[in-house]
Amino acid sequence: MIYNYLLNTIDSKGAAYLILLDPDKTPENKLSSFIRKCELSGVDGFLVGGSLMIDGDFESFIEKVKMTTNLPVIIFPGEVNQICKPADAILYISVVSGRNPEHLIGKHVLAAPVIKKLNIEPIPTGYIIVESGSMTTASYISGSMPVPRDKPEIAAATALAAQYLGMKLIYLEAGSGAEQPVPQRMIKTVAEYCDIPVIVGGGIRSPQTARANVENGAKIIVTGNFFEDENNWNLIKEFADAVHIKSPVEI
Ligand code: 1GP
Repeated sequence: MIYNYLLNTIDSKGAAYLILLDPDKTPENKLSSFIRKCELSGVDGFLVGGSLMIDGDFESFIEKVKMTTNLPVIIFPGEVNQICKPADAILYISVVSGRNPEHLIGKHVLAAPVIKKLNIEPIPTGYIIVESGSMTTASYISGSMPVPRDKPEIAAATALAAQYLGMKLIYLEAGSGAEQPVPQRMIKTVAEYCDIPVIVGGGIRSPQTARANVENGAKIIVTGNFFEDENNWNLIKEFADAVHIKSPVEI
């Protein structure tokens, strides 16, 4: 079970570090060397997905990722058509910060029979989009208003509602390539207020930010954009070490 793997990783390392692979933005000829580098650097798994799929072939991309690594491959779906084998699990995301019924339950009705048929582990996840400067793709595509940056209490109440509805993870999302990452005060408020692990992603561009997120209670850190630039690959290990707060590493 991937959810248990995540919980065990959080338990043993203090927090888990996942890298988001967007099929539209990851050149296939660099995929295996990037994945190898991630494995050697201590990354705990991969999310695969994107709000838009323009050029990428999702299924063949997932196949290539799975052929290249034994780390968990978790679908981070932008659409119902992004559900396929051989992924290990899927974040079964409900955009609880918004009030768009399609992204609260509508897409889920369409996705559920596909997930069952393919026997992929669904991980129910309350997705909270946080205001981060300018309008993000996640916010625009899902038609969901983000939570204001200076209203951590709204994020906390939303997260608790998601927990009470039975969700297993909370995802605080600033949006891919966000100008500003999720505020530390919001992470701390949400993490203290609810009992399920909090994922934080969007606009994280330094190991220091990743570490501060974990110190404030984040249990899973996601980065995507930053490593789309090959010049940054030498920092993957620094990010992983920063997230793994239980490991005795100086940053
Ligand atoms: C986006 O949280 C992820 O959904 C990652 O964001 O690409 O900005 O790292 P970045």
